[in-house]
Amino acid sequence: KYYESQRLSIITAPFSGGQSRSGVEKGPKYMLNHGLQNSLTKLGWSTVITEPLSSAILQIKKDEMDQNDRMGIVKRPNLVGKVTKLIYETVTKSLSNERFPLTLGGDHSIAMGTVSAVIDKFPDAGLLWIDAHADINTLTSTDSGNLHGCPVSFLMGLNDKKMVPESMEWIPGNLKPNKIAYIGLRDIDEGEKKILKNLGIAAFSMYHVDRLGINEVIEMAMRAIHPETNGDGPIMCSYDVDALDPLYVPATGTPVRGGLTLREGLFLVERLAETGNLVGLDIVEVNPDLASKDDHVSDTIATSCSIARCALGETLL
Ligand code: NNH
Ligand code: MN
Ligand code: MN
Ligand code: MN
Repeated sequence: KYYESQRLSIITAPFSGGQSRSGVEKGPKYMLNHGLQNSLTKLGWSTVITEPLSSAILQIKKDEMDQNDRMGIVKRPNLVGKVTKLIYETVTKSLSNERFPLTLGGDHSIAMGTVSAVIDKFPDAGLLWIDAHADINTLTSTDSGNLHGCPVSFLMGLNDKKMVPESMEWIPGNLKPNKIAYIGLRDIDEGEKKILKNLGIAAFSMYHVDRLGINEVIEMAMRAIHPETNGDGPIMCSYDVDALDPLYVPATGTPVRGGLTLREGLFLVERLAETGNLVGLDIVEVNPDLASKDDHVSDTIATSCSIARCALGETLL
């Protein structure tokens, strides 16, 4: 239904400032070196690569700003605000050129840019947030001060206007609480549980995957974000690879045991591809530096590239 001309933009987001473990900025390079562009081209997508951030410049900025760029315990709000705005502008441009935005992270703070841009373009889009974590902490609820744990609260405009740093004021806050559904949750902070409950947000944890099966969970998630049309409508998917079990994705910043199997994780995006409703995809939190065994990096990269290929139609007949 969307992108019938199969135009695609691979947007690199080599950013690590939303959390504290370096290496996650190497995710895009590793996925591209794995041959991702070529394999998507073979699926029929005419693909361009867009690089909104220069990692060299970014590193300098990060070093410069690290000391002073703090708001209480919140780390690097200025840098995160600036970087996510660049990503927002690039995704917006890609969408105005009728190109599907596939954004490769980087940490999950980059979704502040990608999701905002997709909802600007498709105001009725629903968001599927595939993650072990809910990433809905606010500036006041966060215990870690890492902004990759907060993107959803900014996307929804949940933060007190007086507290939002100037660099993050650009975020439109265009995501409504009834337009998101989570899949894969298993490590949620107490403050986040309250927010999810108060706002009545659709959240499918690993418990639900076990109880209902992944097929029923994805159907319920699609119906939750598009209730009037029985699940039919544009879908943005922000995929944190830590949703998968660390068996398949060991090289990620905050692995949590008991995650999705490889097939469950791929089935999810295969189903989205089948609907023809997918309008954007992020793949985030791939950190090649966090490997303790030789095959950890190759396993993680292979899995992450499979997510992209399956979401873009590889396994459809
Ligand atoms: N909830 C924790 C925090 O806010 C962990 C977030 N870590 C993630 N999220 N990897 O996907 O810091
Ligand atoms: Mn995340
Ligand atoms: Mn996560
Ligand atoms: Mn926690």
